[in-house]
Amino acid sequence: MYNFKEIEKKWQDFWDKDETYKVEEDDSKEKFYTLVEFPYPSGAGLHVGHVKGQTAVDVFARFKRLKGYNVLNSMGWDAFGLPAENFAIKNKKHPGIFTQENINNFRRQIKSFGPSFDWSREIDTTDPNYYKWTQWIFLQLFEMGLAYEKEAPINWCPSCKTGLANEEVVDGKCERCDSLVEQKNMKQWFLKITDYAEELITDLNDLNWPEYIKTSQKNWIGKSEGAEIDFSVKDSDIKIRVFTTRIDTIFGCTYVVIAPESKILLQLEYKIENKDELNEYLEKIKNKSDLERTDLNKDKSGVKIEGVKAINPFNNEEVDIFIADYVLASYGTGAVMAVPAHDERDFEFAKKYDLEIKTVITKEKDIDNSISCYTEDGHLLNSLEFTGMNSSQARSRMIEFGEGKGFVQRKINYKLRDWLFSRQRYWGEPIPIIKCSSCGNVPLEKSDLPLVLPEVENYEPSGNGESPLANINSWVNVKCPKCGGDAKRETNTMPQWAGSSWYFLRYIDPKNQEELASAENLKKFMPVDIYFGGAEHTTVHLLYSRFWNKALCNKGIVPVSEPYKRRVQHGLILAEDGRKMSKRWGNVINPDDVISEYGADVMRLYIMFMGPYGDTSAWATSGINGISRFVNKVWNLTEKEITEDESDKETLNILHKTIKKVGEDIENISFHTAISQLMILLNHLSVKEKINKELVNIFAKLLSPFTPHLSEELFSLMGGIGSIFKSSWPEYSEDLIKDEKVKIAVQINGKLRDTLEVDFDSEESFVVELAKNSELVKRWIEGKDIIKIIFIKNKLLSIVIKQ
Ligand code: ANZ
Ligand code: ZN
Repeated sequence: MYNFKEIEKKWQDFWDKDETYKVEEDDSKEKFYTLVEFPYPSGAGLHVGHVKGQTAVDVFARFKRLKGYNVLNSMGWDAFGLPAENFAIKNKKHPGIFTQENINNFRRQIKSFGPSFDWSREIDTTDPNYYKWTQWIFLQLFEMGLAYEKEAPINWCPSCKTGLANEEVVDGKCERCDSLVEQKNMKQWFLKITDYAEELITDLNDLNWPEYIKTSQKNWIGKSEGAEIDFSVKDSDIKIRVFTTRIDTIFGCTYVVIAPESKILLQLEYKIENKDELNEYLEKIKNKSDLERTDLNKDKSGVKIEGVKAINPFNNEEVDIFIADYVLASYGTGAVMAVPAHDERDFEFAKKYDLEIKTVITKEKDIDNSISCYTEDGHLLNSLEFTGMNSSQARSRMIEFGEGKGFVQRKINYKLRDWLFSRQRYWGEPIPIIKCSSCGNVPLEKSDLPLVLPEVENYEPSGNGESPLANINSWVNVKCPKCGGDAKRETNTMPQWAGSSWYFLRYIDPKNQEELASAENLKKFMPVDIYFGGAEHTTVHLLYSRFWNKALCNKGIVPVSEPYKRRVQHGLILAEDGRKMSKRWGNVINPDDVISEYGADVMRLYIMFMGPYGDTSAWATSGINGISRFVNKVWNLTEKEITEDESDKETLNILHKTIKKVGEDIENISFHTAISQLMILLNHLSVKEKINKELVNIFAKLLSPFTPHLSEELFSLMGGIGSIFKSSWPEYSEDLIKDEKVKIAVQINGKLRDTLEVDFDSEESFVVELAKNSELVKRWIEGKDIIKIIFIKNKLLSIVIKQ
């Protein structure tokens, strides 16, 4: 039996002492930067989902190391965040203490399955030596005009008198007291990610990312090309500007809708005849979220503004104006031309309020086959000189026409909003800004960083929508660095996304006190060559960190504009019962238990074997037992007679095919098929009595990315010196993987009767058997005595029969 407990411990200790996975100083080797999303060290400990990503990155890193690269592969902790803060509130204990306990547990758990991280580069986002640079980057963004303050609504619980994070709002209610949460306007920090919207889309083209991730990012950014059209308000100089992607439907516009929060209302005010009714409506919809407002399935409501009319500039028709909450103030111009015949939301609204529906687009040219609401492109009807054109033609003609008259402008809008960057929370990076009543927002000097989080006694939010930091007068009240007058520190902290937006830069030079990382090292290691992570980060984290990297690149700090060359995402591991693992179901698989029962190598190999890496798969005890048997069978190879004799041709053929396939499969993140091939090879070897020593070595290497402990032991048993990971990946020979076929002439009494195609070097007995079964041969030899058989390997089989 393979004693995994002893052997795994032995090699883990060896790697620690040997610093086997430390990035080498050697510049002759090409670098390879592998990265996996660093975990949030929760109180629950490591999850098998973490193990999946961390094992995958480890397989890849070990493979590249054996291929001769200088690999950078490290680990760290994304450790700011709400759970630690809630723990602090409950236990009156500093969240930092809880966080460190969790980190220690995570580190122990990760180390216990033996991944090849360079632990000398470990980082922790809550370490002042780390967040010093998070704050410094914020100041760069501030200097570049990419960080600004603006009034924006936050979730506000009127009974707790506190701002709430989104996670604390459940079904629109405060998680703690069940009161309805309101939106309260407060000054907040934003990062101008929208400045990079276009670049964030176009630069996706050059990345080796799965198409579906690129598509999600594009959809998230939501580029939309259209036009803005000015509608005049009758008997006034006021214009209502609308944004539309469907200018081709303009002749079907039967009313205009403006968002309830729109500033245009103020301009119109003196004409409005039903102010009370409007105010009542505004009060009613105050607390709806954008999602509820724009949801197609939700009831549309609105109020007609009495006393005003808008004029469609294309046909001078007068139309009514409504306010309705299905139009958002924050998108486009905050106003739309409503075309109920061709837009779902307008259609529902029009039906509810009995408004005119005018068909102007049809599927077939010149035929009014109007369906209730036809939203596709088609051909124009009832549209004056544009009638008969198809939609896309009409769009460009109409825009040109309107541009000429001055009431239309081409416009591109993005769904992407600027990144709300402040939290009314304690456990985050303090924003390094001082607010002075005469100088405004004054950035701290670099020499004043890190701005360390002060200790507080009470972690509860302050009660007026500010962070608990606002209660520490001695910290808050400072002198303005510019004018020396009385000033206050910014008391909001950064969101959890901050620390993870640049951590891949810090691994490159984690101890640097002068810079976030030296230019030389950044040049050497960026970009990340492959980034493993979870599907939940397709948009937010990947987008935010691409944005930071681009901004830093524009500042000349980072040498490449895209941080991640290749991206790979894993599928979920479900529990054995097919459900998601959850404390509630009691079906969570703890890696600690798996390792103590089966060993780290079996766990690693099993998780990599469960199915295609990107697929969801369920844990199966029978599956892991099978892998455990496989590992023991590998171990049993060492009990055979180990020889220096050459392996037979067939064995070499399978071996070299395996070298080729395992290498290619790892490169393509097809771990399960690589492992299947290793199983085929093992089955072939298991029946042999003797086994070639070098072959065992090669087998150990092929298996080593998956089962590093077992492979080290095999390598050392075969006389290898030091770590197997300092050796090199085996090469395959094209010649040996060829399944050569040869043609053999079959003669009977000197006459050619058949030719047989067989494997190169086929044995006599095999070829004779084959010949005897051939119809062409059978009819000559059946019932006859064979006198003699002459066999020339790969060439000839001559049979002499008695006439
Ligand atoms: C008239 C029209 C007719 C429209 C039609 C669509 C179909 P995307 O692709 O999402 O950009 N819209 C514009 N601003 C809006 C706002 N602030 N709140 C809610 N809806 C808004 O969609 C653009 C379309 O969404 C615009 O084109 C506008 O409706 C609506 F047959 O204009 B459309
Ligand atoms: Zn000042």
